Amino acid sequence: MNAAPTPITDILGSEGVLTDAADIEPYLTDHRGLYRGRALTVALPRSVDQVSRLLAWCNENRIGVVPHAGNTSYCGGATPDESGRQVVLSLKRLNQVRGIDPLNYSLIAEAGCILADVQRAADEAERLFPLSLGSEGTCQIGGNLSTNAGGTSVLRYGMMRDLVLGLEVVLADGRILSTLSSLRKDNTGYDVKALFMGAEGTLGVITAAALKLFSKVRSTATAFVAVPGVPAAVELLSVLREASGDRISSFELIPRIGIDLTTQHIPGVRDPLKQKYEWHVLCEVTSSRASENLSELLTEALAEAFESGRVLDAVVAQNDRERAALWKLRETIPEAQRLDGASLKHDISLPITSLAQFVATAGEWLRVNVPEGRLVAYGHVGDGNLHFNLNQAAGTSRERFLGRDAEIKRVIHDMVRESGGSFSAEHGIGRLKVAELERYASPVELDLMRSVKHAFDPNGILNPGKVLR
Ligand code: 2HG
Ligand code: ZN
Repeated sequence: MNAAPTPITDILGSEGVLTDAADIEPYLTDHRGLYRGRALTVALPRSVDQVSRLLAWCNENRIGVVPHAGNTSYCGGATPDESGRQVVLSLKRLNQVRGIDPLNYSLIAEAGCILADVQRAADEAERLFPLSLGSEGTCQIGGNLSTNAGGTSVLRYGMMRDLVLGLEVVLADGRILSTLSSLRKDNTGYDVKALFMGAEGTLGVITAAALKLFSKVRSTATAFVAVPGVPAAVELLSVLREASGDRISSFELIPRIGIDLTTQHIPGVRDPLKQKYEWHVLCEVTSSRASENLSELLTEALAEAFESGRVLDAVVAQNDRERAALWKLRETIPEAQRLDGASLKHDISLPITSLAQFVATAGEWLRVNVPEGRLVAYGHVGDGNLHFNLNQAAGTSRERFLGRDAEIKRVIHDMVRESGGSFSAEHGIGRLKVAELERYASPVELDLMRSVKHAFDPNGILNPGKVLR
């Protein structure tokens, strides 16, 4: 780590540049520990103007800039390379909610806001900001926007991209693009702002966003349901969507091994059901009406599904404590996977109609061909997104298991493509999946992406080597 070049300190002031090695350390590795980089400096601007001047200087001097938000990414998108020539740019000091307009159901938040703080601000204004992720207490809005984050309520409310009305972005040359309007209708040519979402900081640095709000949730019913298999889970979703008037907000698939791993590794997690089953669904119905008896509605719909053989057993949470316990089981599966040992992850999505067949075929391939791994397939089945992960099986070699990563990934991702799915549903591309994007995107699509990159960042200073290379 070198001392920050003087112009950077001139732009940001000494408090806007980290110098202590211990302070810099967290910015050099990713959440999963896949990458470790070096940095020229870590920049902490406190205004959009400072971001603009910093980027203009980096652009003139051909210095790479790596935007870094809550560092909860799974693909190494926020980690600098090993050259020590890149500036890590954190917007954590741009963390104000600039305004809330409850009548317009909108809010303007700066990129460094923690997601949970935005949810809270909306709640205090009797509104809902619906993006919901396991990492919501740490991740930042800028990262959510740049990676087009998903999570557990996409089924009802969409991904981050769907929740945006306008953006403020600093371009590679320091110009500021402001489309921070909170309009719902604005057909004025190309939707330029849409390009920055999912671009992972390779086209510009998002500094603020106008976000959509919804009516605050005042009634909730949550159930943990054992189902005979994945086909029944998919059918149950449409049954419950109809029965609830399309008010299912979450529908998460949880396999037996998800319960085994969490009860083993996470204190306080218990199997909610008395008997052991292979497949489960955690589903939630919500309404903005306080007087709704959603528990009764859900219980009745599940009883009917039991009669038709789509449900084997179920428990409906009786209070907030029980509801929180069910969510804890689901949300700690990744942590339980980590505590259990080595894992291989595939963040895939499929047309929901092909999902059950995919789990059967790919699951069988793994069972026969990968004795070193145990399938841990869980996730947001309501929107077709599965975390088709593997954990190392007991008594096998860690090196051999991890050494098969590329081969297994190829088979799984090829199967995903054959089923009409995506090899990156909600975790993005980052550095990890650049080669996958090259393999699975069509030449036309790749060509267009490269043209866009060149138009927005001709000197290639923005998050170099991420998404495209
Ligand atoms: C989740 O849904 C996250 O819990 C993490 O997207 C998934 O660890 C994973 O593979
Ligand atoms: Zn997920």
